[in-house]
Amino acid sequence: MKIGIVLYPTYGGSGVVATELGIALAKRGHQVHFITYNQPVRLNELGKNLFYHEVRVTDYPLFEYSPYELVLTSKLVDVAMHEQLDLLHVHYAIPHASAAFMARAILRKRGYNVPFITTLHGTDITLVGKDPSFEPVITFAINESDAVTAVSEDLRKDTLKLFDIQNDIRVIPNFICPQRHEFQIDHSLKAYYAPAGERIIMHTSNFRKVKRVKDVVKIFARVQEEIPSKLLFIGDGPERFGVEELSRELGVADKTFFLGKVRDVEEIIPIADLFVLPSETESFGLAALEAMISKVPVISTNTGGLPEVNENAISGYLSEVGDVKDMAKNAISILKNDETLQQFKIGAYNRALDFDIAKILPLYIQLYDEVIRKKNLE
Ligand code: GMT
Repeated sequence: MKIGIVLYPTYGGSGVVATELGIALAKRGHQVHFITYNQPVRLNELGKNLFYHEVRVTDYPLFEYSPYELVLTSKLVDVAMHEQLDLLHVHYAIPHASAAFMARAILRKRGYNVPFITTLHGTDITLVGKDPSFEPVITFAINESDAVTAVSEDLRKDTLKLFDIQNDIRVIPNFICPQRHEFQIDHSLKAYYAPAGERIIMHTSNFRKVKRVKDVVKIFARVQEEIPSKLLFIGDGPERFGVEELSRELGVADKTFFLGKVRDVEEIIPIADLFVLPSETESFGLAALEAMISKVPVISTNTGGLPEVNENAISGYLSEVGDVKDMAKNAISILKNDETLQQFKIGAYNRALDFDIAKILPLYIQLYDEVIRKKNLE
């Protein structure tokens, strides 16, 4: 198959999932064309079966806002025609699905039939999508897609609740590539942050409000009163300043490290003993899954798709949003002795294996086959 993948190339989970999916498809002999405005962060292996087409928006003094969606649409038409794509798979409803809709219409006029599949990742529905000004476009683009997938059952339900959807939405959960996460614990790095053998608690995110990163500090402040520990933050974003301020206010700044954006997080995650994800909402929680495959148990909220990923009392614990007391109590119960920690590490790893790419990739391939078969009957 020849597949065009449209994604946001940044550090967000949707971009990571789309990139890993493309790489896995290419390894199985399919030809994959990534179409976006920047080299995807996880795409460090171009070559056999993998191609990257950059969408370049030129500044023009007349435009106050550059028309990215139109440039993307033209690029989709161009790549689909000249690379003879079988289908487009767009990640994120806006503007990717609406651009794909327009590209499909243009291509039809030119004698090409290129269907598109839309994968919903969460923020396109639960945050951006809640802005009423986007509603007509999102509803239309989802309904016009040749197939739609959502990364969790919860996201599927939310989408059906928030929009007037006639199309089927198939749940295909996010996945993880265990081989990519086979890193051993870097003991010298661990000793650098925790020289006295303290437990290491970690959080990675884009520090947006929805992540409730301040709750991580509040949880840590309680945990470190009972268990010698250090806190490592990975990532950056709008809330970081306030989080740093809070760690000083709560007197834990000397035990807290802000590493900023790290490209290959899988190399550092294994040094953690516990991962904390106290999000307000999370359609799936890929960050939690990335921790779990590295044998790091997860303390999370029980919101959105998180209960579909983090198994209570097995891979970690789930609490109500904002209940930092409960999350701290759960963290302490996991970290209190090596035996319990080990048990949760194994639980986290085994649960993560349920999302092994080897199990999830066939679901996408089957969907691609169905969509292409339907197109050939038209
Ligand atoms: O969480 C973010 O801020 C990034 C966002 C994105 O659009 O990349 O992540 C969403 O998609 C991920 C991949 O499917 C999911 O694992 C995240 O849970 C989801 N984020 C939210 O729902 C807040």
